[in-house]
Amino acid sequence: MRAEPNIVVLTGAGMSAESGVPTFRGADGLWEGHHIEMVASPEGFARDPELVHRFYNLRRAALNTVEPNAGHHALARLEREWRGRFLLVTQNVDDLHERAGSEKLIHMHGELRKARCECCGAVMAWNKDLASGTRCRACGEIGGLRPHIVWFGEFPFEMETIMNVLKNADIFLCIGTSGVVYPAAGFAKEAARNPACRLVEFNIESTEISRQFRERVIGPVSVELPKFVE
Ligand code: BJW
Repeated sequence: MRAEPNIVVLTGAGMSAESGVPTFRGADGLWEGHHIEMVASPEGFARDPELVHRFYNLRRAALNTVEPNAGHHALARLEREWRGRFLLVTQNVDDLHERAGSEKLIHMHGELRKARCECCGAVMAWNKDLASGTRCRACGEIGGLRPHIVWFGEFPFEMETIMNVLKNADIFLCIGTSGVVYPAAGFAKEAARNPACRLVEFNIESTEISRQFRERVIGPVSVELPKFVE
């Protein structure tokens, strides 16, 4: 291992669960009776844009009622104190990592507090509700705005950067994800191509990808991450 090892951290919905943000596949995994694929896909948006806007409007508004937990703060501290390369890749669309102080951060599945115009391509900060009749602040068109979110069948953001950094990872931490959604579910395999890479999974239970990890920490992130970072 390098004197100043490179670390890559992947987080999923379990990271924010203790802050009060619901996970996707807990309980019955449904939202108002709809499967996530029905509301988080281009087909779902084409079929019923108001339903999809409502799903994201509710989740965007809910961000005002939640705070980062001790796990988010532990990762921000790890970044501040780490001397090698550090990258945090999150599948989460909330803003709890940045509110805890994380800076070297990629939102591979997008961000709830941004909107994108399908007419002009502009991406803009967006904290209000979206609807089919909303006007784009950049081009003035009505009806082109959508949540800046990566839906099923769409290409996650900054994949080239992520894959390059993973190739050179000495440590890969995989935190609070069920490991069923690709390409993120394949990151451990990618990091493991370096046989010296330390692979650690943090979760409250076993996942689809647990067997790929050389170390596993079972327990809630708010307890286990501060201990790990100490
Ligand atoms: C705790 C905890 C605590 C709880 N402490 N832990 C067949 C095979 C392979 C792939 C495919 C396939 N058919 C289709 C695909 C592709 C598809 C896919 O993977 N589908 C699978 C469902 C099969 N993927 C895509 O379409 C992606 N794009 C793509 O593949 O493009 C082509 C491409 C190929 C190669 C390279 C690059 C590109 C896009 C995926 C977009 C995902 N979008 C969503 C919704 C949008 C965001 C939003 O609305 O919020 O993203 S789906 C949803 O799942 C969300 C999440 O980011 C994502 C992952 O979920 P996550 O984070 O794992 O949450 P949960 O709920 O599943 O798990 C929580 C975990 O936390 C659990 O394990 C708990 O135990 C744990 N936990 N409390 C510690 N306190």
